[in-house]
Amino acid sequence: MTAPPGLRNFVDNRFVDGVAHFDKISPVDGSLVAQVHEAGREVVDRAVEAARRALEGPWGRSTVGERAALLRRIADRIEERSDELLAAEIADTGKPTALARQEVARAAANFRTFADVVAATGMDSFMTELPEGRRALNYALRRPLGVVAVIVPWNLPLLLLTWKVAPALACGNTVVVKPSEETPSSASLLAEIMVEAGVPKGVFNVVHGFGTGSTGEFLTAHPAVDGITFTGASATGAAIMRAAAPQVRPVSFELGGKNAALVFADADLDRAVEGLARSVFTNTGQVCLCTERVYVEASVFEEVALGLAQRARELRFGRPDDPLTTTGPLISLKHREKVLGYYRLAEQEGAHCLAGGGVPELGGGLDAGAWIEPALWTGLDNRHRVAREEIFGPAAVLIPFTGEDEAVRLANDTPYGLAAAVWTRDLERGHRVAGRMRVGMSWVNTWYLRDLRSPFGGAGMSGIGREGGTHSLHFYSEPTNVCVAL
Ligand code: NAD
Ligand code: 6OD
Repeated sequence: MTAPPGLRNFVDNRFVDGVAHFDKISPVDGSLVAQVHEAGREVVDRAVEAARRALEGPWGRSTVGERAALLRRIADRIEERSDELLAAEIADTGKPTALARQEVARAAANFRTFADVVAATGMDSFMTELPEGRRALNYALRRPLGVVAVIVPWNLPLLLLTWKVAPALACGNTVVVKPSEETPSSASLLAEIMVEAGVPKGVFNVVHGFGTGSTGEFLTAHPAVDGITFTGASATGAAIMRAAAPQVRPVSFELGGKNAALVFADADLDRAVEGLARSVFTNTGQVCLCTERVYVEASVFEEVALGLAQRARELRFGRPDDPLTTTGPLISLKHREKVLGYYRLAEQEGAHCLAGGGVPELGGGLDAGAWIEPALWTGLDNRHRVAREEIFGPAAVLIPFTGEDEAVRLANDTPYGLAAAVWTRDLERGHRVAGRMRVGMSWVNTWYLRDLRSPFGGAGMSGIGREGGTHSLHFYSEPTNVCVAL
């Protein structure tokens, strides 16, 4: 089976037309990547109906062992078709090949991990002792939620999609997936892989399109959807919550962040600067976990700031397949306009820019792309908007602190609560400060190091709930307690 011309929706294991088309444009050079079929309300309805029907068929009676085996076959097929998935991710996002390769590997790992987790995880059981020697056996069964809507953003498209689809299928749900309008390609390829791996009709469906007033809204408002898992901006999460509210449907949200890094004077500063460079610039700053606020103990502030600025100057823009490229473009010209708006705002707020802060002139056919230089600002504090609002680009504000309590107070002074990184040689301090961060994930002397069994998510405006390992099983299934009088 080969991909049809244009990217179509996928319903009941068949590719189907939408109601309109939109163009997916390359952020590298402005060329056309694909024409995409936008699912109207009718295609969304058909996808949800197909997903409902599949729950009534053999899929609804499948065993954990059968589903774990299926997940492993999907992982195998992802690995076999990794070059195509890689090409799709690169075409949509323009990210360097090495980075995209990690994401494809992670997609396979997502399926393998949740095959293992679902196969190994039991449920509570209690022998209840009653008066006069009577007893009752209580045990819990894990039932799927039903039809799960999966809505994901453009920054790590395949990684984030499979991070949700794998546990949803492991628990016996059916899914209707809406990838970002900016990154439709890998989801369509994944649909082919699902068929090849033997996923039954209606279990995995893809609907393409936009959010408000389009596919995303039609899907989240659909009365036959039983749960919604979403990764994206906090404001979108709020809109989806409103759509979920009338039927009190469960939601799992991984949202935005304004993540802090804390560098103490006793840190291995070379390692800290290296880690900061990774956490500020990876994927051109378009990872929800990226650091946008760097708090540095005053005595080493200058050394760290100059070191990070030097790392910014060493970034190399270029086509994704050039082995010298370290940094791709932003996802779109529209997103670049938003990020450049923050660059202008930083200037108005009186920032001193240590590096970059504009649009690079690259030539070689790249000038129609969404390229941007990094920006590092000093001279600001937590009151400034660029230190408070999520930018989602390769930019950070650097602020000095004195003492542990001030560092913790500054880092926690945000409505977000996704991730933090603490750099120190004093491990006692590392544990202590990491534990005082009001976030979902706190790293010590590293950043974005993952164990897929651990809880992932955000506090405050950064999300609701946790996914990962058994935490995902809790969201994607509904326990039924059975009490048997003996
Ligand atoms: P976005 O919220 O604009 O879009 C995400 C998805 O939601 C897209 O598929 C979009 O079409 C859809 N959508 C938009 N409006 C909708 C609506 N009203 N109803 C239903 N669906 C709707 O986010 P984005 O711009 O694609 O991604 C960037 C944002 O995502 C950043 O804020 C970033 O921090 C966040 N993010 C968070 C995490 C995390 O794990 N916490 C991970 C990645 C990205
Ligand atoms: O690694 C993950 O599991 C995950 N959900 C990453 C999210 C990154 C945000 O951009």
